[in-house]
Amino acid sequence: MFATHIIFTLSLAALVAAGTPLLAQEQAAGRELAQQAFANIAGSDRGWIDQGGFANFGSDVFAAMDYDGDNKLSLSEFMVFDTGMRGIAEDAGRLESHDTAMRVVFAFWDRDGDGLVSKSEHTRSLSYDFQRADINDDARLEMEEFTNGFTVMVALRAAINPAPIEPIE
Ligand SMILES: [Ca+2]
Ligand SMILES: [Ca+2]
Ligand SMILES: [Ca+2]
Repeated sequence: MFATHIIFTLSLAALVAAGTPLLAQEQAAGRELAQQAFANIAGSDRGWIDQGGFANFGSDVFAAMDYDGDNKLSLSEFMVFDTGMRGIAEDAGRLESHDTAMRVVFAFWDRDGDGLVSKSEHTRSLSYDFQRADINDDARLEMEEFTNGFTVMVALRAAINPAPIEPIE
């Protein structure tokens, strides 16, 4: 699993290296979106996300993406789902990088490689994501851990930003 992640990170780095520098505006927009996502998942009163809240969020998102309700996510269902990053990428002229990043995320989630992301593949990927993002290992994701460590956010932000893996704030 660790090796898969390295490959995943390398593919992202490669796709980002092909990009051109952007205005700071787009970087700020990507960061703002990640922070909004964090606030939505954490709830208004809390400064952190726990594993249960994260799993519920994942479940809701999966249901929203699974348009035909067959409990499997096809690539086309995933590609039309708008995380909010698409518009930002479009404004930045980085739609192609954005879509490539989406495909990389999908391929990463599709652990058995059958071209579909099952509900359990999705749950497992998010659970692994949570543990990976939880740098200080306290079973909570703080804002920084989420925005810098949650794979989907990192991937999409990397696709629209010139310097990806750079920590924010
Ligand atoms: Ca489906
Ligand atoms: Ca699969
Ligand atoms: Ca933590």
